[in-house]
Amino acid sequence: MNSNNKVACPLDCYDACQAEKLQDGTIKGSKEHKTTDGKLCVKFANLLKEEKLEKSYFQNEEISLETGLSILVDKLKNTTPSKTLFYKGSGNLGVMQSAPKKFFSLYGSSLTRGSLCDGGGGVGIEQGRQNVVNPPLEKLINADVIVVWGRNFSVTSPHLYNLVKDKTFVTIDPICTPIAKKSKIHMQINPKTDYELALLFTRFVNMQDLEDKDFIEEYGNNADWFFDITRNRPVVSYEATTGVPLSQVNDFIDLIENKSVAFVIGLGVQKYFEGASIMRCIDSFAAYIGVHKKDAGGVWYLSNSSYGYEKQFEVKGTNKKVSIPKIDFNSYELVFIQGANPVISHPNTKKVIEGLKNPFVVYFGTTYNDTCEYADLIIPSSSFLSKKDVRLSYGHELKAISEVVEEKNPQTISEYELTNYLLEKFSFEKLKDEDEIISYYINHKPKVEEFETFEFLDELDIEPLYKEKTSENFYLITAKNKNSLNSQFANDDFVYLHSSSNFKEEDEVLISSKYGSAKFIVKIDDNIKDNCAFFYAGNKNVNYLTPNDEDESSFSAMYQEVLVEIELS
Ligand SMILES: Nc1nc2c(c(=O)[nH]1)N[C@H]1C(S)=C(S)[C@@H](COP(=O)(O)OP(=O)(O)OC[C@H]3O[C@@H](n4cnc5c(=O)[nH]c(N)nc54)[C@H](O)[C@@H]3O)O[C@H]1N2
Ligand SMILES: Nc1nc2c(c(=O)[nH]1)N[C@H]1C(S)=C(S)[C@@H](COP(=O)(O)OP(=O)(O)OC[C@H]3O[C@@H](n4cnc5c(=O)[nH]c(N)nc54)[C@H](O)[C@@H]3O)O[C@H]1N2
Ligand code: SF4
Ligand SMILES: [Mo]
Repeated sequence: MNSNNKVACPLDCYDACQAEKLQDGTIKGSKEHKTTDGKLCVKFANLLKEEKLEKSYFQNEEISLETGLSILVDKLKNTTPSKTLFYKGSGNLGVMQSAPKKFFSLYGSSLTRGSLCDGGGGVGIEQGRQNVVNPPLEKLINADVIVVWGRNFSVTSPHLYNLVKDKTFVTIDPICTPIAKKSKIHMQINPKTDYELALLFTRFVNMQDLEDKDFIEEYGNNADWFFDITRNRPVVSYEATTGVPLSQVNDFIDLIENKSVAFVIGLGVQKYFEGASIMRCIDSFAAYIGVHKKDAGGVWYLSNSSYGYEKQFEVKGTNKKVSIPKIDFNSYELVFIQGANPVISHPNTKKVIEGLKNPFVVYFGTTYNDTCEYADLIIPSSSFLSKKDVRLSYGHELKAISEVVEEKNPQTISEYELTNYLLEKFSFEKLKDEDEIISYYINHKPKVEEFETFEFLDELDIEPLYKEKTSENFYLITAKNKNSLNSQFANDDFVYLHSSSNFKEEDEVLISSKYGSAKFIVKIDDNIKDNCAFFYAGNKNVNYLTPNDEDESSFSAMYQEVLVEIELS
């Protein structure tokens, strides 16, 4: 085997695969990496095929990298730092992507807080048990039953799924996803009612005396209060609001009795204003039946992949931090966007586009994406094949390593190099040696401390969307597409509706919410629940409909806190 042949898939994905470049130039999944198991996926193939940004541009004119960088330095020197914004997306999840934030922190830019992704759910878990760290993979592999809750499991983490594909599954999702089709029970729940279902489960478990009394006694705090919340309503009333028949709940409780249960929870449950509370309610149910601290089972979400690592690019600055979903791009003089495509992925597209028209927009990325159309200066980032990196995973505990396997295009620059270039121009101390940073991430073994107390949810105040729902409007649902990665490689701009809606295939419709409107072509699909309008993440128009506002507790986006109306256009 030749040296320098390792490639980590940089895409924002639970699996974080390890690949190798072979002597014949092809790239193959590693057999030694347990989750990758010799296979890569269609998104990786799409990544290899995509057209890369090869040149810098200033006001649509091609320029050299050198000129681009000096324009950037000039602009930064002539702008008040607090009037600049550093905005980083998740186009590449390697640890080295965090380097530029160090420069922008020292320089004095405004930074973002919160997330467009998993923020609400993460805070919900932290409120109950301090940190969001997934149990070891072995406990998933050894579980008897896997409950897939608001997660498109076999699509968004195909390799994790592959390790457990012969298990008994239960899926809780308004959409009949591929994993729902393979599940013993599919509860086709109404959106934003997962906390009610969790309360209902808890009530049933208690009625049948199945709670884990030893766990609750040793580690639980306020379990009685949590149970009290479940008694606020008659059991039968949950059937209408959640859309889940009580007979299914019975079947579910029978199925998990005396079994080790793994909960694999995704973004779906928490894309709402009270996303943290919803997650905490589900997590409290899981604790009530005692899934923690056992040999098998547990709760898996988007793990904090850098937990237990010292931040290598941390600066304790006094930078202003703005809530990411609420950003008003228009209030800055300069906006630096790295590895993101806010024109598609950020909530409320109309506001994003209007906001990007005035400031001087710098785009630093690997492809010419939709956001580049609003950029004054475009600087191409080097391909993942030409930069060193380490991938930590939010799905499992394995790491993947990237070495330089392809000569760098000299007109591109890596995140590490750009950071050092800027640090030098502004006379700040340069970064540590690249290899030193990389070896820290490769060699450090984070120590995960298990919680000593589980704080059960003791208070619940959630405003359900069904209150505002009429027979005329729809819940808005987005989920990831098998072939694309958020807006990368995405080309499906349809709205998917159930055949019982008043629309038919290929209808052109205008969809509106209180935040905006856009036109879509209809696809009829009976996997979609009849009260939902479904779109794939990366749809060019869906975020015209979504709120540019933050959730209750984590400064994060809440893409589904909205109802939409549909009319023929
Ligand atoms: N192929 C592919 N894989 C990806 C990505 C991609 O774009 N493409 N993106 C990556 C990223 S950035 C992330 S964050 C992860 C996310 O991966 P997932 O957590 O799987 O997120 P989503 O695809 O958004 O799926 C959420 C699921 O929740 C369901 N859902 C929606 N609303 C509700 C609700 O109110 N209650 C319940 N119970 N379910 C609901 C949806 O129908 C959907 O099936 O995937 C990563 N993996
Ligand atoms: N309605 C709705 N909207 C959503 C979601 C949803 O479910 N529904 N999902 C949300 C989620 S979970 C997420 S994570 C966000 C994702 O939103 P973003 O973080 O904005 O991700 P992308 O839209 O995929 O854009 C990533 C860009 O990164 C660039 N890039 C790729 N590799 C590199 C690199 O090595 N270096 C640099 N500098 N750039 C690179 C590519 O050019 C690409 O265009 O979207 C969110 N938006
Ligand atoms: S499954 Fe995910 S990590 Fe693995 S190759 Fe595909 S996109 Fe990359
Ligand atoms: Mo995400």
